[in-house]
Amino acid sequence: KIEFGTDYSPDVSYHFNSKVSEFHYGVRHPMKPFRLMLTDHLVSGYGLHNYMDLYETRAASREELLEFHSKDYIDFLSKVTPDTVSKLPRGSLEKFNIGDDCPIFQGFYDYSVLYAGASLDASRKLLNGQSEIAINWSGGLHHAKKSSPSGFCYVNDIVLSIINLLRFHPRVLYIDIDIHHGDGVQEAFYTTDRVFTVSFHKYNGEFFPGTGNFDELGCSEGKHFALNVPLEDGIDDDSYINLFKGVMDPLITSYKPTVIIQQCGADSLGHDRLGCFNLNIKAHGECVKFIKSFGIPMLVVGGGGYTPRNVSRLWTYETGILSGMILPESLPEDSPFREWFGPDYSLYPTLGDLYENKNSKKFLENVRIRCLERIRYLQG
Ligand code: TV7
Ligand code: CA
Ligand code: ZN
Repeated sequence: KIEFGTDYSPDVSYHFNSKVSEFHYGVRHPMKPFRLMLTDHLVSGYGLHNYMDLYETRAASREELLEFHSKDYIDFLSKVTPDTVSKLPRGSLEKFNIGDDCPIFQGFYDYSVLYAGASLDASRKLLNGQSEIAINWSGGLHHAKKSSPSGFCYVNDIVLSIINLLRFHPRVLYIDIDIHHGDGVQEAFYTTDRVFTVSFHKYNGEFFPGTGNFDELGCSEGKHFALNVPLEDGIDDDSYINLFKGVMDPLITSYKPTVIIQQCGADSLGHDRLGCFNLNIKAHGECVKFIKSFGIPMLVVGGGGYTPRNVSRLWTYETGILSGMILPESLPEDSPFREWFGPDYSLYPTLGDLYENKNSKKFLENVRIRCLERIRYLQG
């Protein structure tokens, strides 16, 4: 059923530990780690496990976390539990930004070190040349800061992986297609030219996290090494792909990254519980395929995505693209969670029909031209 595609099938490693999918942020909370279990079942249901090196992930160590996070913060995270959180002195919850978005749920620290360990394992496979592409769908938690959690993210697995890659790579490109701004990663590398960060996101000054305007471009050594592509509600497949390729092609050609890390947040899909774009699964996947076509080593991580059945469809489709396999549209028959995917049982149901596209042709053309003008600075 599953066939080799016509493009290159690279050495791909897949990093997962089913324990990460067993944690719960809380009943009403939109982040559902269970979506990772759905994804893993679809990936294996299609037989994709046979075309990748599979690694069961280990926990990141305290020393590894301290490469980016502060000692104070990691001490706090590793000690606080749902039982002790209520007994903390006044002010300490505010100090560490604990609240509804980032609750102290049972085992949240074990969850955090597991998704970070997976990204670190993946970056190690790229460093030692055992993989050309390494995938960790449980990672991509791009909002976490040095000393605070933010937007459902406790530790920043992306920043930790980039720090690891910088040991041997002169230039790292970070690409973020989650609907939210990749603020934590941008901030961590805002003053260096060795990491170029680019994020496509909804921006109106209010939508979380509120940053990511076009004028944020990096500073000192890092000036012109951050790019933000602010978008309005309802962007459709053709507009997004056209803009993405139109910006990323000259960017990669000019910056010449030696390794790429792509965050594939699924909340930019249509029908997402938190998002408001109109992307279909094939269009999101086209962005991944396009970056793969440059043949540069890639670390691929997940991120947001709040309609679990579509998150798992997307990341399965993208696992197929990355491993060079073509998947039949009809979902595997014998999957244990098949009832989640009705009534269509399709890998790519129509998702792009919900919102009015508020991005006019003129607006998008203007965004593209302004991005190109920025990229021209790279050539000096
Ligand atoms: C990478 N949006 C993370 C995206 C993080 C978005 C937010 C919620 C939300 C939280 C809940 C909840 C929610 C229906 C949605 C200003 C606030 C408003 C908390 C209720 N329902 C990623 C973070 C964003 C928590 N936060 O990029 C518990 O929506 O807008 C905000 C901040 C203050 C806090 N309140 C929301 O995709 C992984 N939160 C229900 C229960
Ligand atoms: Ca983004
Ligand atoms: Zn998001």
